[in-house]
Amino acid sequence: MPKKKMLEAVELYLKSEFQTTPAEATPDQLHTAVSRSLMAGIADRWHASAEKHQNTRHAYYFSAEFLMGRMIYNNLLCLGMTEEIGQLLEKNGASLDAFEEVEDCALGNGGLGRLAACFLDSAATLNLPLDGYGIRYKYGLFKQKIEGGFQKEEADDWTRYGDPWSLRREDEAVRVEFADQTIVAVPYDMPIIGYNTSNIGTLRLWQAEPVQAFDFNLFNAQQYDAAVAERNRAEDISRVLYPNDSTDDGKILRLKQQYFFCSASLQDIIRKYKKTYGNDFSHFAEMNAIQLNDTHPVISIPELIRLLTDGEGLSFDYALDICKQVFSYTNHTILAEALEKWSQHLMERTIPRVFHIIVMLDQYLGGELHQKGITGDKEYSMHILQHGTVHMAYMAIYCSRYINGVAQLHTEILKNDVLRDWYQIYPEKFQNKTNGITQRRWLALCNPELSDLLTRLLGNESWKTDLSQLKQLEKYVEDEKVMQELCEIKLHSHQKLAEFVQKKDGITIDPNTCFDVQIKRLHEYKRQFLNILAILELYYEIAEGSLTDFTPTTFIFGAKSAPGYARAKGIIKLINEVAALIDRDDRVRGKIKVAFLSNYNVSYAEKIIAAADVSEQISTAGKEASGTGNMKLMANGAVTLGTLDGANIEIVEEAGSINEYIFGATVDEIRSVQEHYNPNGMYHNDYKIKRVLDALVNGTLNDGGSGIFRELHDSIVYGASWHRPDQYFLLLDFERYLEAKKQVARDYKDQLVFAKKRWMNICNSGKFSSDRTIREYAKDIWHIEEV
Ligand code: H2P
Repeated sequence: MPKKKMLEAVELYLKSEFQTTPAEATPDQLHTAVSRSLMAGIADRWHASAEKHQNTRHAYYFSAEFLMGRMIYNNLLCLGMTEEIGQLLEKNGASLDAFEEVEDCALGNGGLGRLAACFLDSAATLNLPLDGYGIRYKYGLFKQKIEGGFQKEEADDWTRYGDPWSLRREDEAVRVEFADQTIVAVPYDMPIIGYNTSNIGTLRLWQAEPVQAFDFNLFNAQQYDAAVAERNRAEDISRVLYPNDSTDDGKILRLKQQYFFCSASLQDIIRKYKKTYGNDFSHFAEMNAIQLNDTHPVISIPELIRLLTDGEGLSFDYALDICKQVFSYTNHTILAEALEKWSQHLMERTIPRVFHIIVMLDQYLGGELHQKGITGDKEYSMHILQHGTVHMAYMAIYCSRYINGVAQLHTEILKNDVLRDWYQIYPEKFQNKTNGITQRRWLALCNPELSDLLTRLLGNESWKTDLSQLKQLEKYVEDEKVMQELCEIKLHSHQKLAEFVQKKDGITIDPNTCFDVQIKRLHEYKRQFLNILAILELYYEIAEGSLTDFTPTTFIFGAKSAPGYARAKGIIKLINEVAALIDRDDRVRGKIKVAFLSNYNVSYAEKIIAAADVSEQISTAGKEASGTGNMKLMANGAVTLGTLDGANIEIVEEAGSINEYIFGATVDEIRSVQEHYNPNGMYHNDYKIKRVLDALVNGTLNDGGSGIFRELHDSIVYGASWHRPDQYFLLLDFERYLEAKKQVARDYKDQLVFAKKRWMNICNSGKFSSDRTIREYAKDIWHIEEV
């Protein structure tokens, strides 16, 4: 549909649906009208793309998380409609800013879910036939409030004002069966609009609903609760992202979620396949590739076997053979929590037939291991079924065509350590696919001023679909005028962020300070704790006068903690307490400031990232598989203050070590000191370490009587029954980190020198476009081509 028509459609929509005009409509009505009109405008293209995807070899991304963020701005950008819609609104006394009130679509936790969203964006832009499958959670990731320094969670009702970017496709609903209930999975489709292309991908999210919405007879018999009970039980399955699984009931609910979306998606794929090929499954593996995003969708493997054998009459061997060609598995972390294990007992109770198939898979695996000469303890340790638990990662490796890690170092650790036994028998299956981010949302959209500069210097917009073009701009590093302009753009983004933070969080930050940023899920291995301890030490040094020339810096944190993760929540409280301590002290006023921004999400990230000067990537070496925030920050001209971990290593390779601040123990160093590591000794012998840790327990910092600061202190000095002291090696890196922070502050004083570092980061961020990543998946894993 031509742009003009789409604009007319907006006014028509407002009139017919809301009896209003652009001048009088609420932001919410405007959002619905604009979104719906654009949806109508792309309907033909979307349909045509879906047909094309279907008629060629195509890939599906199965993921329990898709962290899409706010859709409207990005869709306007991709459709080239931002200006037109902006003008339409302005003509009527409104503005695009009205959409700032629209909720984020936060159907994910952090990097893993956001990566899935970037991948869909890149594939759509590159005309690659990739579509996503996931769950349409009623409530996405909780909303975070900070009360008295503590995190409080609230439900995130993201569709409260409707969901105009989805189409309910009741006609394609399917049934999913569990031992104790049968439910209906109803698909909702979201368009994934490619940039500057007619291709549109689809994200199909399933919603769980009852077979019978309402039991009339029970209601008539005045059993009102029972009449709706079945409905609730069905809807529970897609109600929340990651239900609390501390009890068996919670665990079963999670298992049901996973099985629910995998089964529905596979039934959908088979249905579409059969439209062309009927009952001949000999082309199934030739036409379909399925990427399993972490272990959450791995239950797809036995489910596909079930559907092909019980449902379509194929032999077990044939079905397994198809699986081994169709599925590939991405591992996103070496932390045990992600290598999911299910109790055999729960699985057997919930999806008995699927469990039975897993038992058979395990027998086949045993046979294969024997053939390869693997026996005894080693064989046992590789089984899918061990001690009454089902190891999902092992099932994935055994039945997948390819397995990949998400950055070079991570893949090496998988191959040589965590999955070594598997790598030895299936070396050909292992690949690396370093993560990436889409420069459409994470540069063009979030940082328009910088984008304009890049486009102007380059003479075209090619970088928006080929980020490596920025490399050509490296030469401007010697051009003082350009560097000057870069500084002004940063300062302006500081001002914009400061205004927003004031409005949203009521925190005053000074735009003329250095913005040092750590934004990511809160986790011990990501070491926000190390950051705040170092800040506390800086505070002491500035207050006592031993550190005199520290560049005024605002330390910005944004992070959510899992609701049941007590230590992570304690660290949030600690950050807020240190912030308060600093705020109270005149001696450091204007020199350092800590700001914990609440409810960190994609939309907040867009603003923070554009304004960041320093990107804190300080995980314990070997623990952060890749990181993707590091890439977004780099592309926006922040320098990395980080460890040699995850993709930081590749960032340094690309931008050059003189343009980053790398500190701390490497994987090898940690390995070599591990055995004799003695944090208790360090605590007693290093006065800096002692004074910052003591502040947690000597009354300097107040944890509101929760005892959590004592717990945090002890976790470093003494450890706990389930882990050694300081398991993430904060103290090992403390001094080096502190030095690196001081070095950043010194260098920041010379704005020209610092601008050069920024520039080298921006110009060398090309590798970290998800366009590059997705091309590699398309070529090396999915074997798909442009449509
Ligand atoms: C995880 C890893 C990151 C990785 C991301 C995407 C699980 O994300 O920890 O290192 O970059 O997947 O592969 P996160 O911690 O942000 O939830």
